[in-house]
Amino acid sequence: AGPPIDAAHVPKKLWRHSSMDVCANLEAKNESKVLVLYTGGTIGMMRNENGALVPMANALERMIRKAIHLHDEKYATARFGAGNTHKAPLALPSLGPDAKRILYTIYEYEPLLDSSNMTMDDWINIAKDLRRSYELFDGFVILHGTDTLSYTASALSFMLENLGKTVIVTGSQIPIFEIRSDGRDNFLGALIVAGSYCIPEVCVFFNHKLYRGNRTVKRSNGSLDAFDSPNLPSLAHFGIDVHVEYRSVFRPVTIDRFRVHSILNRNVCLLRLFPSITIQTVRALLHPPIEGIVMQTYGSGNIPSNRLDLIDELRRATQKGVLIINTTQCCHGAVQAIYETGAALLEAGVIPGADMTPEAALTKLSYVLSKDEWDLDTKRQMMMTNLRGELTLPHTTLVKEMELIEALARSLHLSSSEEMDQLKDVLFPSLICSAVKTEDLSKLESLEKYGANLSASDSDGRTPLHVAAGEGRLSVVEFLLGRGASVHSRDRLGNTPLMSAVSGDHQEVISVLVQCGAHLTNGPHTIGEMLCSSAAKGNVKRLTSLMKAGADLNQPDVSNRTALHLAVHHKQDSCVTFLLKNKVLIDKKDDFGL
Ligand code: ASN
Repeated sequence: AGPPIDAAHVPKKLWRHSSMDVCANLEAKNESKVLVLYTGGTIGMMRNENGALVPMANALERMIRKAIHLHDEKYATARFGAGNTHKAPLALPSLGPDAKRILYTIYEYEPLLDSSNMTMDDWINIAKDLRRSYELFDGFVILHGTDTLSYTASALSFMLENLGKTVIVTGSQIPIFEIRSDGRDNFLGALIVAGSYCIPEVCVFFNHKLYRGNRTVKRSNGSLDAFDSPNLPSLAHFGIDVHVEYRSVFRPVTIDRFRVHSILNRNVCLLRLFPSITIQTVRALLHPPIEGIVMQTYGSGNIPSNRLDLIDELRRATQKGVLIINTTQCCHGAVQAIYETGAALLEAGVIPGADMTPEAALTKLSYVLSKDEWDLDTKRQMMMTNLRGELTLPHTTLVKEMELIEALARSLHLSSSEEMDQLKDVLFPSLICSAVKTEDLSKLESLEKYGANLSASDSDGRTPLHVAAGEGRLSVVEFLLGRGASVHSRDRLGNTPLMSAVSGDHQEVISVLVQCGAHLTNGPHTIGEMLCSSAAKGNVKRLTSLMKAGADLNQPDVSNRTALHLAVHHKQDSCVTFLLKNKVLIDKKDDFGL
């Protein structure tokens, strides 16, 4: 028999077929759940009667169900029941005895689009669908055409505020239905990253590499290596082994929950300078309703210094409140005011765009301009601030090595950086764990400076945040959240840091985690059972913890008994009073009609 389907548990608009309901409501322990939003692109295209590639509706999932590298029919049948196969979630084949099994479900957009046909409205729809499904899945894959993929990935990186889960955008250069296709590997890699790694960014996975989405540009329409990240090395590389550069992962550092900013300002444009560009052309572009322009200038941000007409025109526009961002036409490198020809722009009020790609600068501008709560000065400031890892600030130095570890390495005669990394992997977790337990924030700070990953998990999948939450160390919890620790990582038993805090009844910790977007991930009946057993034992404290963590006090157990049934049956007056005070339903019937 398949798992219970609780239709009330899933948001209405996005859900259309039952594999999504099943996947969303699964109680996943050694499994992780990925939602695939399939928007279109070559990956799912076929040739029409004229030989042109067009998106093909209702074909991709059918094909994937038959692909043995993408779907393990045997596992799915054992997990979801034999009669259920076409409605059940898809299951990736096992990635190894210690790896979580990745279950996924595909939501196909209608109509499927060639990404050249996509607009800002499509970005907003994707962002809203992520909001609707955010709490029900562990990670997300967006299947997308490659032509405007970097625009979508950049825009989403800004619109998804305080993102705590992995979002991977991918597609392919050759349709997945063809014998030779990069679609299979790209899709598989994207699913593996979304289901197995906590990289809380909008990333692009293509040709065995994982990039920060807002750093990518489409560099080729013929090569399978279609994307490049000219100013930031890839975040991960899939070779014989998977190598993730954790130190480069950009993590949210505010104690705030995930939010979607679903408004964009469309009065933006790109202006690529060329020798002898006429002032009329520039004037036409700077005309209202334009509110922001991304200029692509020469070299390190230069314009002709003898074009006073141009500089005056730009100055007039910035004085009227138009935001003008200076980026370079070079594929690689940043805007720097090192020439006289660039300094004039600064003086005219043009904002230096550092090393942002045109796609990132344009979508960031559209996002920043749509923020009504920011005044013009804040908007200017934000364009220069590193919001999602989209630009490199000058003078950021990373202290990479720890002297202590170096000394140890010397005494062990270690020489290669691989051996150093192995030594750190062994030493850091125990040093971090002891610092968490003794609430030694300065030790944690120096460990981080020396390259320790404060989000790394131990062999049981527990992160420093699990330990701090379970021990009730509020200051450490706040410290770790401020350093980008994920509230969503789940240990081997499927528990998040929030559940660790509930198990210890650390209610202040629970509140901070919830404020940061944590939510209960256990299935509804497991929560029901926890509520019922707490009520039966008269444990008001645990009921309060569960309530603070977001549990519905009316949630029944498998026999449809609620906490109130148990509290009354076991004569736990304090629990009855507590439950009634919190307005639980008093007429719910269990399976025995009581
Ligand atoms: N034209 C296609 C698209 O962007 C290109 C691709 O996906 N490879 O949808």
